[in-house]
Amino acid sequence: MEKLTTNKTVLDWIEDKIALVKPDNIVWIDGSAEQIEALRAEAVSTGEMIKLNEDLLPDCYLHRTAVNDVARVEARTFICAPTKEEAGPTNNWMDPAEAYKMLYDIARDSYKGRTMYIIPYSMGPVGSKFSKIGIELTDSIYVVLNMAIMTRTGTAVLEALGDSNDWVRGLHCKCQIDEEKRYICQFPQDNTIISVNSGYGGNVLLGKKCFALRIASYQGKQEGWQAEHMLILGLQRPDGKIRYICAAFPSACGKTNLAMLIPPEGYYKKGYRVWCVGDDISWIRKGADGRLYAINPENGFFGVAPGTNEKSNPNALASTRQGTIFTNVAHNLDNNTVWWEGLDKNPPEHAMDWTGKPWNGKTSDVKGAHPNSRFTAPAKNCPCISSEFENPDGVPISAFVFGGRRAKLAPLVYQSRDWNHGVFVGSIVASETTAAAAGAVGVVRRDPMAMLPFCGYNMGDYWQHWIDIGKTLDPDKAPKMFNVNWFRKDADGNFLWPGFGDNLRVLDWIIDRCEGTADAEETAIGFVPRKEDINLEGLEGVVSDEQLAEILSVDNALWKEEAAGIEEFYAKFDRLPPTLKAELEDLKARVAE
Ligand code: GTP
Ligand code: SPV
Ligand code: MN
Repeated sequence: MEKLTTNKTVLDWIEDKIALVKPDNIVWIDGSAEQIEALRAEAVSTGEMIKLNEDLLPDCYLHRTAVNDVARVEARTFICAPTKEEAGPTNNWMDPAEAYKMLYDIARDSYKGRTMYIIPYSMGPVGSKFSKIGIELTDSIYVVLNMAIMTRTGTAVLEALGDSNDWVRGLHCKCQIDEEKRYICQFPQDNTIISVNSGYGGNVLLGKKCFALRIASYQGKQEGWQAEHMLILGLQRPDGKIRYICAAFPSACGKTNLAMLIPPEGYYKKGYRVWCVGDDISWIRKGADGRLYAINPENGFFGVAPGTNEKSNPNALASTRQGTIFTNVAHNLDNNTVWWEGLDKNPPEHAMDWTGKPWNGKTSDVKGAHPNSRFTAPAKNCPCISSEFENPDGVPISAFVFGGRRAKLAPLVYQSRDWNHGVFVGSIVASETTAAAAGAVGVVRRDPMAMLPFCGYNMGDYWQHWIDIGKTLDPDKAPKMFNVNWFRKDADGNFLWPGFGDNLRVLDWIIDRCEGTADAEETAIGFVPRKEDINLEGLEGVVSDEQLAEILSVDNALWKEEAAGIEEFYAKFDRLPPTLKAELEDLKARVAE
């Protein structure tokens, strides 16, 4: 097949990888609808994908991964920087020379009998000053078809690249899907990613976590911008103005849901709307007017399926009604559609579970869909996609919001006193682990800025980068910083806050605080709304005044214990910014009062 570029850096690198993995065939992805259609047909003919009901789910497909390959694998993810110190205490590190040797030994000859697909892709609108280009080599049609939804792919990307050497190299080899030889390796200094022995989501769609967060966070540090695990939403209020919020929550902690929120009825009638710019990743840089601007580098949503329904997230559900790939959900054999736990109260009787075994949803006590089953849906399908989604200059950010799953302690919302205190608030985020990564679920761990698994360099330096960015901002123009917790529970283990659409009530207070029009009480940890500052209209019988008071309460005795936990966490960092150490001392003094 004809090569789609004359860029020598690209051609030389590909030549080298061809010699290593020895494919039978080579296919350049040009991004055309005909090529995608042909690849879909091929994937169906080999059984890699199942075509779903064309009337009910047009252009939709189901894919099942190997049962040992259903989530990101943090223990097998490495930052291969020249020294361990550069990867820092929160990343797995491997010496680059050793890592290349080990990975090349695994990858050698692994494409024999297979096709190499060459995917040129752009993270961000093609040609935007925010955007960056990558090339992924893969032996998986599933990866090609997912990348064609999640990123901008094809010839236009190579035209934008021209002769430049500024692009990220990505090599993916499925090999035998051997979990003992599974490695997801980032080489930030070389703009290189190598992923072997997986066929699942974040491990293999190299534009996403590997590039847009791990490599890009390092690039941002060098070049003065930020790559963050953040959704971007536009909140339109009755005055018609739209303010933009970026929010960082750990995996499976509510970013997609918040980004596509539908306001409670009373608010909706008054003219409140939420517009989705992005649901997972933000690239952020300062604009000419001195404010911070963000783009979503992705072109689709790789969202958690379980729990997505007509009530919790109708916009996400609508996004999956065409041109979508479903991974590891249940297959309803009666009408050739898909099902997952929490879709509706009517599980199919004649179905296959996510592993491909016959499954009766009415009688079975095992789950039909894997808890980390996902949909890959085009962003353009989303009914609330923002008109600014393709804006190459991004959207101006009014607030940064951090959050996590904390059954106790963290109140519904609080605001930091200033930028540096906000960096501290982000750095101490802790959250219960979820099914998005292999390993135990429900264990509380520190996950600073929701970046624990995604920061491509020393987390201490990353915190310093946040502090340094703050120094370049006029305080009047800097986004205000907040922390939220939708997951606080009562003594019986029930959520105290209804969440989902009702989270708008909290966003409304956040924007009021940014505009200086809402009150708050200063506590040891920052500014917390008073009970009367959160509007409960329409929540009668759902959230009582006492409940609201409980979820807004700050217990200094518990925060004293928390401060001790933060101190222990910070002790791991040789490169802890002195500013954060000072913020911790300040918290300790305040909770002791
Ligand atoms: P990743 O794609 O892994 O980065 O996840 P995410 O942060 O986008 O999380 P998502 O919105 O997909 O939500 C994950 C889970 O959290 C789903 O099971 C949701 O039902 C649940 N969830 C989301 N928002 C809320 C909320 O406000 N309250 C409660 N109780 N659960 C929520
Ligand atoms: C996450 O785990 O944060 C995801 C899914 O968004 S994955 O692409 O698998 O990383
Ligand atoms: Mn994510």
